[in-house]
Amino acid sequence: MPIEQVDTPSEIPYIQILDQDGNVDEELEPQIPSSDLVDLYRTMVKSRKFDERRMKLQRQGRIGTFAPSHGQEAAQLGSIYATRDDDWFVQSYRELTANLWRGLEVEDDLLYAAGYEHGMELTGEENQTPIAIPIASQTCHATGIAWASKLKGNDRVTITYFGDGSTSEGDFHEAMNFAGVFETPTVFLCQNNQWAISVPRERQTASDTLAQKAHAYGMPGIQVDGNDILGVYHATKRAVDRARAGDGPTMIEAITYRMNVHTTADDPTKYRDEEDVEPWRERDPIDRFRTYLLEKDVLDEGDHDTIEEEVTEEIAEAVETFEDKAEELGDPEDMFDFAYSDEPPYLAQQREEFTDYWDRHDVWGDHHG
Ligand SMILES: Cc1ncc(C[n+]2csc(CCOP(=O)(O)OP(=O)(O)O)c2C)c(N)n1
Ligand SMILES: [Mg+2]
Repeated sequence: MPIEQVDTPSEIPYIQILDQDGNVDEELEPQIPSSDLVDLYRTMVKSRKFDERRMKLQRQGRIGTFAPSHGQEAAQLGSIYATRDDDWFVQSYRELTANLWRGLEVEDDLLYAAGYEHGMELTGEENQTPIAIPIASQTCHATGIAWASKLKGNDRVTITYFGDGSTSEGDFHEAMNFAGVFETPTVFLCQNNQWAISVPRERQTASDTLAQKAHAYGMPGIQVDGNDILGVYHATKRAVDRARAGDGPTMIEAITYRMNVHTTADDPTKYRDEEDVEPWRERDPIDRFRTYLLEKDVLDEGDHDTIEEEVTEEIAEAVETFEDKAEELGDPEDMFDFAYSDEPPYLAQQREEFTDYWDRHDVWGDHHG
């Protein structure tokens, strides 16, 4: 008997609408109202400027560590824009841009980064989960939340964000498997930024693409140029519409690049060459979107400068609000209070080190005025 080929999906569509030089594929160009285009651009600029500012604040010891979005603004914004406000947003820890779109206040981000749980307080009305540090754990929550929407019979979609490294984690595969079997309305948005701290994409998995992992779980996989906001929007809208129509989950691999440090506790010069980063500067998602908006006459150079000035001012005011609130809240020692009923010895030691540090430094004293 001859050996036959099993008919199984192997095609992965690759989507790009706005190329590196800002040329647009007019057939695929989404019809986004001008006012939204400007809001999207403003959010991207604000995210970039805030990343720059919070890096300085961290280096000055005014906040703790964080993971910058720098370079990934289009991947996050094009995708979140394709969802509804009442859809579920299930994040990891690098989603500043998406959070700003969902209404995160700059001062709350800073409070959280300075150790105040208050900055991440959720009322239960936001339809989102807090930052998740354990890699890929949030993908399981996203499948569960989407399954709940399905059982309840509402039409909410859940979008979850994770990285290239996360696709090697057990949680990711369990979440994808369950989502495939139960046809949950989940959109798995992988930001392939080419790095998992110091592990490059090619050492992460032998898979040709990350998107093809979707096929093993019976769902479509799409690749998209993650620095093209229009392409990401198009791909995500397709996935969101499919999920809302009851046709199940999709995985999207947005190809992008982590332009900056993994977190402020990392030094990429130890493991990657500037030459590897350089080509990605040419693909900057904000520059590309600006070229598109200028050509479309949605923006002119003057508008661009005004937006930069306005967001810089907004951020400066938010930094002041943050420092006032932090001073009001006082010592953030309560970060130690809620994980254990009986404090383990290592945590007691960390608490002691922390209060000792706090007592020795006039933490908020110097920064006013
Ligand atoms: C379960 C688990 N293992 C290890 C870590 C340490 N860690 C933090 S970030 C990271 C890399 C994640 O890479 P990726 O999924 O590509 O996301 P990116 O940071 O690039 O956005 C690792 C291994 C962790 N937080 N959780
Ligand atoms: Mg990564």
